[in-house]
Amino acid sequence: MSNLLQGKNIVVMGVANERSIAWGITKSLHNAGANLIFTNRQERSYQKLTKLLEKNDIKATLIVSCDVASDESIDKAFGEIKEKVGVIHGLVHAIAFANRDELKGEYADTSREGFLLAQEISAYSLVSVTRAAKELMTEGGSVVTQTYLGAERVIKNYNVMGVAKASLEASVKYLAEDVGKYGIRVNAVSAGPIRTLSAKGVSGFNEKAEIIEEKAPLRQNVDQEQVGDTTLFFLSELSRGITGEILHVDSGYHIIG
Ligand code: NDP
Ligand code: KAL
Repeated sequence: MSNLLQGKNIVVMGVANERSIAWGITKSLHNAGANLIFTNRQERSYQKLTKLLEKNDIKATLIVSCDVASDESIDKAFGEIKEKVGVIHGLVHAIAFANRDELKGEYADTSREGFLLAQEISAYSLVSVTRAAKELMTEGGSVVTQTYLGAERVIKNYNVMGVAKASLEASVKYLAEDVGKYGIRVNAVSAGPIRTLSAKGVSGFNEKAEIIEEKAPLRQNVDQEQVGDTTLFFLSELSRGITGEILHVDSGYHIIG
C-alpha cells in the first residue's frame, strides 16, 4: 500500500479477465490509492470485470464501453468520462488485436486487411485515445501502453503484431513530443511473455516462456504484478522526468545476445 496515486483518476482500458495484464495493473493502481475508471469492448469482459472488482473489494468510479475500432465509440466513452468524472490524470492502454491465422507462418503472407486491422487496433488506438484523454488531462497526466520485444526483433509467429508494435513504439515517441508541452507524458512497458487470454491459442507462446526461464538474467518469467508496478511507476510522480521511454519488464531477457 502507498499513496502514490491518492486522489488521481486513472482510466484502464483492456481488462478481459483475471489473467489480463490490465488486471495486474488495476491491483497495483488500487493499492496506490487511485480512483479507477474502466473501459471494455465485449460484454463478456464487462461481466468478468464487475465480478473481479466485487471479489477484490475494489469500487470502480465508472465503467464505460469502448471499441477502439470506432471513433464514435471513443468519443462517447471519453464524453461520458468527462461528464461523470471531469479531470483525469492517467490512462492505461492494454489493447491489441490481430487475426489469429496471421500470427503464424510467414509475415510475407500477411493480407492487406489483416495488416490494417492489427495497426488500427494495436497502434492507431493509442493515438486516438491519447488525443481524447488529453482534453481531460487539464492538470497534466501520464499515458502508459504495453508492447513486446517483437517490435524490435524478428520473433517467430509474432509477425504482423511485431510490425504493429513497432508502430506503437514510434507513436509513443511522437505522442510524447506532442503532449509534453501540456505536462503529459507517454511511455510503454515492454513485457516478457505472460499467459493471458490473448496469448492462448497462439502458436509459440510456451516456447517463448521456456526460453526466458533458461536464458534471461533473472531466470524466471515475469507476471502481471511486475508489469502493474512498473505501470504504476510511470503513472506516478516518481517518473516525472521520463517520457517517450520503452522500459523492458522481461527479467532482463532483451540484453542477451
Ligand atoms: P488480454 O486478452 O487479457 O487483453 C487484451 C485486451 O484487448 C482485451 O481486454 C480486449 O477487450 C482488448 N481489445 C481487443 N480489441 C479491442 C477493441 N477493438 N476495442 C477495445 N478493446 C479491445 O491480453 P493481455 O493482457 O496479454 O494484452 C494486453 C496488452 O499487453 C496487449 O497490448 C498485448 O499486446 C500486450 N502484451 C502482452 C504480452 C503477453 O505475453 N501477454 C507481452 C507483451 C505485451 P475485449 O476482451 O473486451 O475484447
Ligand atoms: C511470439 C509470441 C507468441 C504468440 C504470437 C502472437 C501473439 C499475438 C498477440 C495478439 C494480441 C493475439 C490476438 O490478437 C489473439 C486474437 O486473434 C484471438 N483472441 C481473442 O480474440 C481473445 C478472445 C481476445 C480477448 O483477445 C484480444 N486480443 O482481443 C508472443 C508472446 C510470447 C507474447 C505475447 C502474447 C505478446 C502480446 O502482444 O500479446
